[in-house]
Order: sequence, then structure tokens, then C-alpha cells
Amino acid sequence: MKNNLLQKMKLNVRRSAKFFAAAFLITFMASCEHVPGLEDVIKDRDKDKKVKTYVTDLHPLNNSGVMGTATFMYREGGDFKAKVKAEGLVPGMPHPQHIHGFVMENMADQDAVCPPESAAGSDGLITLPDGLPFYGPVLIPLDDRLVPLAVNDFPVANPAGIITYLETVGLGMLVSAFDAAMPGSQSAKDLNLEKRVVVLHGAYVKDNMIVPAGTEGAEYVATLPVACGEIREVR
Ligand SMILES: [Cu+2]
Repeated sequence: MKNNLLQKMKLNVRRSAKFFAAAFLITFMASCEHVPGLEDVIKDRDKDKKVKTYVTDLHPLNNSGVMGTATFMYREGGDFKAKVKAEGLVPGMPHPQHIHGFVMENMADQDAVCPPESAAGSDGLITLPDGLPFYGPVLIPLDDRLVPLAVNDFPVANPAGIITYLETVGLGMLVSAFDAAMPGSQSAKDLNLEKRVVVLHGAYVKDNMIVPAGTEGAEYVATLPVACGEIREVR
């Protein structure tokens, strides 16, 4: 009995809601010449999908002197843009750069951080593996394509040692690729950029120290971390 009554009430509410909607529409159409077209509706909808912006300041690792900034922007249904501007790099050499972080079910909340100086082994250098417990593995290579998440071409520093990198990919493509590679659920939230770091790599090394290009006996170590920054959201 009670259930029946409840259902009737619900039905009535629904009916009156429909009635009001119809009445409103008729009044609205009668009182206003401009009926919102599809374009207006799309514009309004897109306004709701705010642009998310993330930034980080890149600080030197291993006394590299490399400094810079990285910016990421995306909007649901739109593009994902990655920008890196950095200086103090080796002119004419490719510099691998990645978004690093932890994506493991039981470590989902682990924040990636930049390695402290104490992360350096007995050789005094923070190598790629020395930093892994802090910044985690590579999640997204900031290369010339972004998707697929395979390593393609990385930016080469200009003669002044500056990298200016800008790459764009559809957010949907990036999220799909990201989720295919990690346990995810096809949502931009899974990128969790505020829990990630950006790491730039590549320097000449001799006697466990970064040295200028052209130093005799120096070897270019493309994996050596030279700058790092923890990503934060700009609200
Ligand atoms: Cu990296």
C-alpha cells in the first residue's frame, strides 16, 4: 500500500515537472524572439569544461645549472598541451624529458618528488636509478609525439643551450594510451598530474661530475637527471 502511494506521488511529481517544463518553454518562446540554437548550447557546455593548468619550476640536479619551467594544459574533450622551456642544457644534444610518477594500485596516492642530494650514491652523482625511488618510472615521455607513449625524438638544445618544447595531442588519445599502459579507468583524473614530476636528462660527465661539452674524456650520459620539478595545479 505504502509503496503504491509513493509511486503515485512520484508519478504526479514527474507529470507536474513535465507540465511546468512545457509551460515554461511555451512562455519562453512566446516572450523571446531568440530561441537558443545549437551553437549557443555548445558554447555554454564548453564554458563548463574549464581549462586545467599545471606548472612546475625546474631546478637543477647534480649541479647542472639547468633551470626552467614546464606547463601542461588540457580541457575535457579538447587538447593536451605540454610546454617546456629550459636553459643551461648541452647545445646541440638531445635531452630526454619525461613526466615521472607512481601508478601502482597500492601506491596510487604516492606523490612523486624530486630526489634530494642525499639520493646520490657513493659516486656523488644522482643517476637515473638513484632517483627512481623518489620520482618513479617514466609515465609520459615529453617527446615529439606524446602518443604513443613510446620514446620518439626528444628536443635538442639550441646553440645557447636552450630547449623550447611545445607538443599537443588530443586529451582523449593521451588518456587512452595512458590507461592502456597502466591500470586506469579512461578518465583525465587518472593522469594525476599534481602527483607527478618532470625530469630533464642529459649531460657530459667526467670523474663523476657534470662538465662542459668538449671536455676531454667526457662522456655524454643521456639518462643523467639534470633538472626536476614537482607539478602543481594552477587554480
Ligand atoms: Cu625522465
